[in-house]
Amino acid sequence: MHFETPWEERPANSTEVLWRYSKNPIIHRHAIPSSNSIFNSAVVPYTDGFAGVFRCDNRSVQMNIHAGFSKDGLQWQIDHDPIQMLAGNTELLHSDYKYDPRVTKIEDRYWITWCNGYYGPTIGIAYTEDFRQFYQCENAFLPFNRNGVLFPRKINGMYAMLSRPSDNGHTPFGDIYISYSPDMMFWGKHRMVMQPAPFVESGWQSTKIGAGPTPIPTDEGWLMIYHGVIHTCNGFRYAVGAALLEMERPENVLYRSRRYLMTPEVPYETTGDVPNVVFPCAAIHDDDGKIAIYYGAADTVTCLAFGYISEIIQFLKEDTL
Ligand code: BMA
Repeated sequence: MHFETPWEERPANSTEVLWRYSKNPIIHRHAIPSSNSIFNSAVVPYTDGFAGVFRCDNRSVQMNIHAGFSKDGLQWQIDHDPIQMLAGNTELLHSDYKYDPRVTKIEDRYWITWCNGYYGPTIGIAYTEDFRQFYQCENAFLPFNRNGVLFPRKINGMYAMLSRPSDNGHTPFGDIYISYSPDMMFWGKHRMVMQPAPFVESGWQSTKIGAGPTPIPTDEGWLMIYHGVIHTCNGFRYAVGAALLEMERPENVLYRSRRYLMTPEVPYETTGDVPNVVFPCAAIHDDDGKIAIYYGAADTVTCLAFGYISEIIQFLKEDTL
């Protein structure tokens, strides 16, 4: 598989560790006929281009996930119809809604995790080999849970998933846990990874946090990009941070950014259905250490930001919690 990471150089006048794509948003809210908004979506290299799973809320504001394809990772063709799940390791295809997908390649399969409506939000799992036929598996957890993110390989022989136990609404708390599974059916060995930061230490992540893209293996540990939330007098504000987790024991946090990497600043992030949200769900990276982060902006559109893995790690170490 050959791919070129979507890329644009850092603007000459910028010192940011992550910089935004000049043509953001890459996917507009009405990119398919039925959509109210397309955001918080996940993409991976696939064949000679890219494939993805997109969160499309329709004009009844029903939340669902749609497959999509792209040659360059920038221009996307998104299926007009939502993914229809087939039975994988379960007959239970119950799903009141689907949102915030992540896609993780593990060995020869692409695994999708998402927030699945089953008497409240929990973590749905499915796999596909071709982004045409998707096989739904057992939900990973009891409700209520969100932000289920798989690691791209087994750890000590087990599948591993980050998640964020939550409540049935706009949860005012939230910690990142890790859980393990021998078979993608039964999940256990739950361990705490990270909690919100003390307000006086790092206010932007003081209310709740949740894992974003699939963690990236580096020489120094797993690079986990995550979102952090502060509760302001105008509601929640979602920003982006990163941490390094120990390779064989990712429940151990090595470094964690005190400063945010990115916070809602530009109009497509501060204005939309839910203002002041940047919500990363995927990252494409290559051997040169370039990274392209896909994020939802203001719960309305899908955007891209770029950076270098080495600079992100440097940034964490300079000022760690
Ligand atoms: C979370 C999820 C996300 C959303 C965020 C901000 O609880 O619903 O899909 O982006 O809130 O509204």
